[in-house]
Amino acid sequence: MRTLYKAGNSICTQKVLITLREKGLQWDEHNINLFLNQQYDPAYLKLNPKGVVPTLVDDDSAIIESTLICEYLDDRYPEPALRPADAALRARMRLWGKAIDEGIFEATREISFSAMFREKMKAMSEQQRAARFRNVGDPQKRDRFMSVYAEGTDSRFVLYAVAAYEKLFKSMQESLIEHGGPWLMGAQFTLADINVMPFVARLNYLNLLDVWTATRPEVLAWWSLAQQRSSFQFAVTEATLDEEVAAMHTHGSHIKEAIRQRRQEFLDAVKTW
Ligand SMILES: N[C@@H](CCC(=O)N[C@@H](CS)C(=O)NCC(=O)O)C(=O)O
Repeated sequence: MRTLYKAGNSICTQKVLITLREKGLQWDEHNINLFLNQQYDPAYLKLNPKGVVPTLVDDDSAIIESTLICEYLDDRYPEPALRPADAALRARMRLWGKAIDEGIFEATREISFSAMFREKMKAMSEQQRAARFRNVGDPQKRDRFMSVYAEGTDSRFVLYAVAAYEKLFKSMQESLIEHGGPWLMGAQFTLADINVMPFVARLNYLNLLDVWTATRPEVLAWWSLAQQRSSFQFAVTEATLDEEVAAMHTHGSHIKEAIRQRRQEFLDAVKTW
């Protein structure tokens, strides 16, 4: 039997849930409460030394990193295939996982943090906050948290986040046009789509998606189809509590104008670089 260590409303966990569901697999779940710092529990750190979710334990092997867990599942349980058979296309597909891991995950964390978790942290005691800022040997992650906590959308990390999303949506538009859609790699639904779907969903929940997609009809068509996928409905739509939906919408709406301005600031700056 396999066990998924997960947290509520965790985007990386959603990628794995979509993949498990697409594969028609069964699994047990173990919830890790991130606000209670259960990710730093020594027993959990043995499974996932990074102190993050998700972790999949399958046949006694602990697999970490959501992109790698999804690839592992596609290797181990090949049907239905979630990667192109052609090696060159497969390499290009993997670029989407890299884009998520090399910027979009942080971007989403920073935007979500500036909109919501910042408010939650303000309500914490000094001691609780210090514990939350604690991290497993990663001073950069702590700096990012602290900057966004102190400065909100004025933090330079929020500008980096806005720029990362601009690049992602531009690439999505180009890929959908190049491969002819409806999915990022063309006719086949792949891990590229799975990697991106929960991140687009988060922006949508925060009422921020149209900042990037208003002028990108190809991306909107992809998003409309993505939301209809039953694995997405299971892993994201049905798994997100009504109060979470309401909170994300309210908090995201509060920063929308600031995010719009930061995007414009980025677009203006690009012209002069
Ligand atoms: N690159 C990792 C990121 C995992 C990650 O940071 N997960 C978040 C939840 S989406 C987490 O566990 N955060 C807890 C913390 O940073 O303390 C992956 O894709 O699995």
